[in-house]
Amino acid sequence: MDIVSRLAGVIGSENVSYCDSELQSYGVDRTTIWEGNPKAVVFPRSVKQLQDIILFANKYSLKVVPSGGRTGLCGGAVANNSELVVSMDKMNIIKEINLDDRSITAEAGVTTQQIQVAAAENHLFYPVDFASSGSSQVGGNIATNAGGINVIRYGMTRNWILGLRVVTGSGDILNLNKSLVKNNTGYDFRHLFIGSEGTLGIIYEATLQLTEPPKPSTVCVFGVEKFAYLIEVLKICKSMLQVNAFEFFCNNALSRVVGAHQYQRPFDTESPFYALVELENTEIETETVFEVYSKCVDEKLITDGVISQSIDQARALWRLREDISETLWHFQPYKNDISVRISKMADFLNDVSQLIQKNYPDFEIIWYGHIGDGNIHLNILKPKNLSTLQFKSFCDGVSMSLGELISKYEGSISAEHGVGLLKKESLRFSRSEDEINLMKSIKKIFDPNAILNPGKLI
Ligand code: 2HG
Ligand code: ZN
Repeated sequence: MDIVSRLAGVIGSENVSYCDSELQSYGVDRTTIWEGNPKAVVFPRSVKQLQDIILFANKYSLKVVPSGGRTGLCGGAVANNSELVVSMDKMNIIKEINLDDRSITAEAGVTTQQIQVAAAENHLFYPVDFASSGSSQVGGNIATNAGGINVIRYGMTRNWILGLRVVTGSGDILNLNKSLVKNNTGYDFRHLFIGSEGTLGIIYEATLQLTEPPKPSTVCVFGVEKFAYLIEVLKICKSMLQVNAFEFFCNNALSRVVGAHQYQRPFDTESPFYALVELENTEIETETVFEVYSKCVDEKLITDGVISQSIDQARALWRLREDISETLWHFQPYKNDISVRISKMADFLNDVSQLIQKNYPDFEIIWYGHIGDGNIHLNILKPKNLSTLQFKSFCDGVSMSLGELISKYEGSISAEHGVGLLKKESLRFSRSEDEINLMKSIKKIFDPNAILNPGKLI
């Protein structure tokens, strides 16, 4: 009997798929570089089945790729080498909403949007949000410490995890932090698993902290001539109002999105860059939004702007930013997801710009991202005349120079998307050799036979 039929005997054939189309789709994430080629996809329905799969994989030396919504952008969920994909799709129940604790307990396969909706139905709020919230899953969000558009106000996924239940690479079941707010009893393993990219264990359940919904907000888009002005506008906004989001995009990004979806430009004046700002306001503070606008105009930081007058207009403005990644996907962009401290941002952007102009004079470059968090998404579009491999190897080369620069600024080669397969070579620009060796030692403790997510992160 072959090994996968044996596995079907352990967890039931209805929970195993060998169908070609599923093998291909479950073998990839949103990166366009790799093709999926797993041995099989399994769908555990209980923690017992998940544990049985892991024990089985250890016994028969099968490599395992944990799989959520596969919306990742760095190959963290890619299975292209006969691995077993363990999909959490069938562990998708919201188990409890606790109003006293303001928490929600959900299985790993519940989507971000389901969490947001369940919270809203109970007059609460789950603040981690991004364009792929409809398909990204709780387990994947935690394994990658997902960020998104509200980080400036609420922080990353890590800030919202009260408790985690995991099956480690050796098949142990751990209940981490027991959903306590205060628990000072030594090493907090919960935080090791957050952002570990499925290399230590598989998260099967989590308790997330919820909070009060924000007050109504106003969305503004401002046209800006220079990168450095974006940072000045950010300072003004922060000094006068509660900033929920501070995003930016370049004119190329705007033109691509507007062209692809027949959206309206925010205003007629074209600018090299745009800031999208979401400001929380009460009625009394609405006037302050106009004051922010006037101050930025007086200081010649912005050339034009629009302030939303309705929820629909605010949503339409958000789409100009949120739809960029999806719009660019068809051009197989090479992605950089980099960050530095806000205080170093202006100088860093200047240096990155020069490096980009020197190295990519003929490529279309799309700048956008969460500039309020010091995080830029730099997408380079593939020219039609280059093959995927030629393009990737050219960009990989430039990434090394970018890595040197990031290292000089003590920044990160991956602000929010993670390392996966894509950025493994660049990890050394953000983490020391000692740190990487420590990561390897930690992995050996939780996953002694190295069955989990081979080749990812370290
Ligand atoms: C975003 O901020 C996402 O829109 C995706 O993190 C970024 O596709 C990207 O490079
Ligand atoms: Zn982002």
